[in-house]
Amino acid sequence: MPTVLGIDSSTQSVSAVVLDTVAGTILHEESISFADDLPDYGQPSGFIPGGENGEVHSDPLMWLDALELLFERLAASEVDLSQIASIAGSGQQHGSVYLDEGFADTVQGLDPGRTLKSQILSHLTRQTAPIWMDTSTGPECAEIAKAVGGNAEVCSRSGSIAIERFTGPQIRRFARMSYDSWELTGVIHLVSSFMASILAGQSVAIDHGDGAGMNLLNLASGDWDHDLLEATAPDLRGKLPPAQPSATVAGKVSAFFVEKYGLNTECEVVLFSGDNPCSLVGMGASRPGKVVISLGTSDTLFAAMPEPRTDPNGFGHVFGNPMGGFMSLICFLNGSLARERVKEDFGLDWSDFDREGLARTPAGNEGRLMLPFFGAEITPRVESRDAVYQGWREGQRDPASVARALLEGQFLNMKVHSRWLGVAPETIYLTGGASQNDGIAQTVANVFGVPVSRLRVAGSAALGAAMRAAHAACGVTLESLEEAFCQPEKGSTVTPEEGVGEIYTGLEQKWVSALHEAFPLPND
Ligand code: XUL
Repeated sequence: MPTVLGIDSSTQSVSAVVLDTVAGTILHEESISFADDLPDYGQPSGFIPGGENGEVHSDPLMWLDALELLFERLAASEVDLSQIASIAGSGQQHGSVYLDEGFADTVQGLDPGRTLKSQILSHLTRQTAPIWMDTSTGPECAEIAKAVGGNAEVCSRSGSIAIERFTGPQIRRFARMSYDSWELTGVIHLVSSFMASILAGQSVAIDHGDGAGMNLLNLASGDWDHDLLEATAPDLRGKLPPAQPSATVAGKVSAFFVEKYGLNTECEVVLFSGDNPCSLVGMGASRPGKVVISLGTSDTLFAAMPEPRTDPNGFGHVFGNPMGGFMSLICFLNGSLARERVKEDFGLDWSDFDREGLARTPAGNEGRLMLPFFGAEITPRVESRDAVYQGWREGQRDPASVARALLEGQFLNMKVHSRWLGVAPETIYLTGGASQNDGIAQTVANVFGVPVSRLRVAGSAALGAAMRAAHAACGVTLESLEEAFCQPEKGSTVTPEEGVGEIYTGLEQKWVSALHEAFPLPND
């Protein structure tokens, strides 16, 4: 002891990681994939195909079947489930489950002789759960923003402007379109608090980490915001669980899991949180100073923040940091798709983005720059169909300088649009496919002017959840958990090259002017 369990209920799977926090080792990992393990639901990507008008919904009963299958597999593995001291979890953010008043009683007396699905089915007042991919709530976002005095107000209270996938606008749409079912709804859970309720055998609170992704939580007070509730749906306060700190121990694990899978009656369940807040912990970046940049289809930047600052432009989001304080999440849609596009269009290969490839052009590219938005971007919010190039003579865009301009443009964009965080990064942790490329890592170090270390992370949300279980319920220190489970790859650190600081200060000014010229903001 303590052995702890982290569960990640994500879009395409439900996964588990078991940690031995004394030895500092991962004992076991397990994953149930909706495509491979539960094909009968016909939701291989985790949602019901063919949704109309931007609707993307999932079947919450599929998540329950996956949870049971996960415990069956864990019980059959080498892990002794009776040794697990605590469990915490992570859920895909923003998704919501609508249940009647009887849910609270049923979940308290779950019968191990029956499946979870068969016991919860009749308590759903909405058969499906809208998830984060849903974009159906444009009108609701506008109405909520108008009712509280504009998006700047929604953002300063809740950490984000009204966003289609966020839970508040989704709730408003449901209350309006299905008022009868709305009236039957006794409690609305997020994916995270729904799964935690099942494990804890009681309808548990929503944690501050995931709660901040609803456009309903007041960041400053840590409680539901009266005006946002009023602007969203009638009688909403009575249908929301309380909002509580992520480190809250909800209680002991439900007898259902003790009797059916051999968990210990003393095993504690810590509130679940969102996948991004849990990943922040799993990547060892939950204390301010480390910024994580994840390079994927979209690139994301996230960082811990001590204060609840919000993005004055409304591009970024603020969620609760499960370890206390707050975190930012900023998403850049033109990530690897933009890198692929330049590679294809200019006949490059990945070595052109590597150290030797980039050495063919000087840092700062002699002032040639790119606004790397090949399609619509959300940070900054611009409608674009192609990149904007500046500084080349007509018809003379050589591939080497375009490759450099792309990377410099992408990372300058991140630097400029993360400045509102008010946290000067001391180290950047780079992760995701392209992070292994030395030229890309060097460009990040040069543009931000700080060392960059590489993290190879698979399953950071489940890992972060398990670390939270150890920290909140068993008193294991964050330092020792990070030491054991979140070390950057050995020898992976790159530092800024000498003398490039001034070059990038100059280039940044030019780049920002080019941005404002090409895509003026309303108040430019
Ligand atoms: C964050 C978001 C996604 C989901 C994915 O705002 O929508 O990252 O959390 O699971």
